[in-house]
Amino acid sequence: MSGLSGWVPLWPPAASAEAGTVDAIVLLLLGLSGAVLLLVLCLVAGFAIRYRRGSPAKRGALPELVQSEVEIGWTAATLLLALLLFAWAASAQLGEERTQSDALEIHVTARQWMWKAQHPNGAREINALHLPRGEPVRLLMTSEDVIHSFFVPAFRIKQDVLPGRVTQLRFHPTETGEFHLFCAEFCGTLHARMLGTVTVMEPGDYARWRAAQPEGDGLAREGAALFVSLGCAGCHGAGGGGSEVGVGATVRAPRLAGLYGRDVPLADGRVVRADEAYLRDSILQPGRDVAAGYAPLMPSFAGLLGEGEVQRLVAYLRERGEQPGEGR
Ligand code: HEC
Ligand SMILES: [Cu+2]
Repeated sequence: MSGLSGWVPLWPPAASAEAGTVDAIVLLLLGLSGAVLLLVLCLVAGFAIRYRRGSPAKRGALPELVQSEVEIGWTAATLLLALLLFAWAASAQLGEERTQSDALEIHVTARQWMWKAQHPNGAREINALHLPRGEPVRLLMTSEDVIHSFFVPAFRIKQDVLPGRVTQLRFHPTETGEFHLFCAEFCGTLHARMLGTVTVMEPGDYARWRAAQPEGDGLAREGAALFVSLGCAGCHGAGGGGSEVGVGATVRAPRLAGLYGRDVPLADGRVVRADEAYLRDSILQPGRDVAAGYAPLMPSFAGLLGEGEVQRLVAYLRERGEQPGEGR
């Protein structure tokens, strides 16, 4: 464990590549506020002594000019400091967002009052999360009920987890060990017990751990089964190949193979990128973004599907979408 945790009481260990920057920003902010506090205290003490009762110091209003120079000076200086801090913190945050796409993707679902995680091979865990050290991790998080917040102090990461939406967290664990996971958004009576443990292991140990978990089917494979059993395939064609009038289909529906990541023209003239959020909305609110050239015949599946089922369908469509499609 590096950094301050050794000698500052209560300072959490720094166990991710992002932690250093966050600590530096916090310390700078603390230092600046401390300096301002000290300055103000000194001025208060100095003036209290200088203008004590009976002292011969000169009293009365300051010359107009001096007064406005002082006002402008301190306003500009503190504004500049605040902007500098903002720029640094924002660039650190944006740098995180940009990290590579080969990250290990783990789906996290929050509910009152537990954390559920599912690994790419389908392995599941509750209130626990195992991660390999040194690899970029991307969490795709959503909630089944109210707003929660995924907080791991040792990684210096915190992100709200919202119902009906997917939020992300990207980070690199750099230290092995066990770290606390908290819910940082008051979410009901047992909010305080919504705890978990993040275990960071050497990559080899992680691979062994994952292989030893009961074989889940994998999100995308389960999604493929749902795609058929929910009747999506009836309109979109087996495997999402699309269907056209006249080839035995009653509804003309777009092909979904090759869709993920492409720009989709919509009926109202907008063009949107088919990312996870778009796929999700297409299933739950199909009337909102209707693909150009198609009638708005897709039924909404809101209320019919659990959060996990939506996740599986989206994972499946993503996998189908990453295979080369012939376009439309
Ligand atoms: C009754 C036929 C029908 C069924 C059933 C159906 N869809 Fe659709 N779907 C459509 C049509 C028509 C469109 C194009 C109009 C639109 O975008 O709303 C569409 C659009 C979509 C899109 C957006 C495609 C694009 O090119 O932008 C996705 C994603 C999608 N459907 C997924 C699904 C999934 C997943 C299911 C099963 C849970 C499903 N659909 C069930 C008819 C259907
Ligand atoms: Cu919570």
